[in-house]
Amino acid sequence: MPDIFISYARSDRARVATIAAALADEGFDVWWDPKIEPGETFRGGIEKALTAAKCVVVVWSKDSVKRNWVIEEAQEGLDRQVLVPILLDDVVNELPRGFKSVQAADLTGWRGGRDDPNWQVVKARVAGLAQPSGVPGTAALASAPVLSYLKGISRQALLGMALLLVASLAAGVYVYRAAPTRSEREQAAPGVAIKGFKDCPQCPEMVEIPAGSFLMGSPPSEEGRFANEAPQHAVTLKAFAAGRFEVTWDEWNACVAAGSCPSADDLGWGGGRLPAINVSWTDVRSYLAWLRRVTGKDYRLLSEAEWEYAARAGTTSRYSFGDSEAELCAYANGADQSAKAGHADWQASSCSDGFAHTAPVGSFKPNKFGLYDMHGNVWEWVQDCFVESYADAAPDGAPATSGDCSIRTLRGGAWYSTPSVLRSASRGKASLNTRSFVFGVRVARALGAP
Ligand SMILES: [Ca+2]
Repeated sequence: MPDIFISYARSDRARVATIAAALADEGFDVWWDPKIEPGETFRGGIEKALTAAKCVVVVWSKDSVKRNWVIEEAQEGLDRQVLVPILLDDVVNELPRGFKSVQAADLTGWRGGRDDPNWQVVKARVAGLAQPSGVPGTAALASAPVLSYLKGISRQALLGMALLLVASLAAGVYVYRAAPTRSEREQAAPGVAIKGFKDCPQCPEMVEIPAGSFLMGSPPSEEGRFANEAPQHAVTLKAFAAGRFEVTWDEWNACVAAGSCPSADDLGWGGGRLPAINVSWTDVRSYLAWLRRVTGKDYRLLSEAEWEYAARAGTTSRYSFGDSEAELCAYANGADQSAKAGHADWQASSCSDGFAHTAPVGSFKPNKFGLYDMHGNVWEWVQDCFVESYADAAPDGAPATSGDCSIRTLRGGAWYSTPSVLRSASRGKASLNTRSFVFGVRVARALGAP
């Protein structure tokens, strides 16, 4: 079964070869130069590969936008929510109906460089779809939904999982741990365990965040900082679990389907693994209550201190990956050149992350705790009543309950945020009933007994 099916016009073959070779170098099984089995028809062979592929890459060029079969193949990728569009020529305004709103990675100026930020966007988006080891972990290997999920995974991967399970049981840990994705292996600090688990099939995947101390807020010397990030103060936290990703539409809509959450407006941007938006702090309370009922576990919001500790993942720099805004597009969906294409008056970072609005969760590199999208994509509600200063902050990281509790705190910035707002220490606030296309949520829960 190929990881990636590339759809393109034959006249672009030489240029597509560079893309196919680069993806193959990244370890993906790429199907692009039709290999037809004896007895198969040409089209039948293509259909088989297209249906089996975990990811469909469509390469838009002056020629391919006019080719019916390219459009049909891309449509299949879109329907299955596994499409990664790439622009080879500047044909944004000539894209077929239905594809104009699907953000394409811009490789018009790409010369094959693996460090090129636009290439990194393609790589991250493909890796989000094509790696079975990146599928979220689950609590019970024996349940029916898990078995159907296992069908799609190679025997080799299954053997690896079985060994992991045995190792976990031997250690007395009754949590199935998903194998780390390639990007996690690259990013995880030595000794930091990235345990993922789910409490129900439709629940968000959770990651264990170790106990520890950190300095919350930013120093006066930090570039782009805001006054409300002071004073810096020490916080010591117990271990807790945080969502590996922002809550997705699939997850939110499971609660809606159960009659326990209000439906929210996706603005026609699509559902699936995109983060849920237009959910207020009050709406989120309904979601958490439903998670508690379904799982019997103590689901709640992160406190603001827990959020910053989780976002920093041991770092003291402006971002969890360092200080450089030039690297933002590898880690965050913010106001970048892709967003600027539709909003010319915006302040934006100089790089391109490939998304004008929300991006599917996990499209970018994780931090050292294995958490994704702590910078950007959507603002994340936390528990705290908003306070302008940390002067009275609790040293144990408990949420603030003083002041005007009709105003609640949000963290992390969103797809429309500038590099300053995307920093680990940056803070946001809004009335608790506000629904916005830049507001979403990440959940938390206590570890141990509920
Ligand atoms: Ca963006």
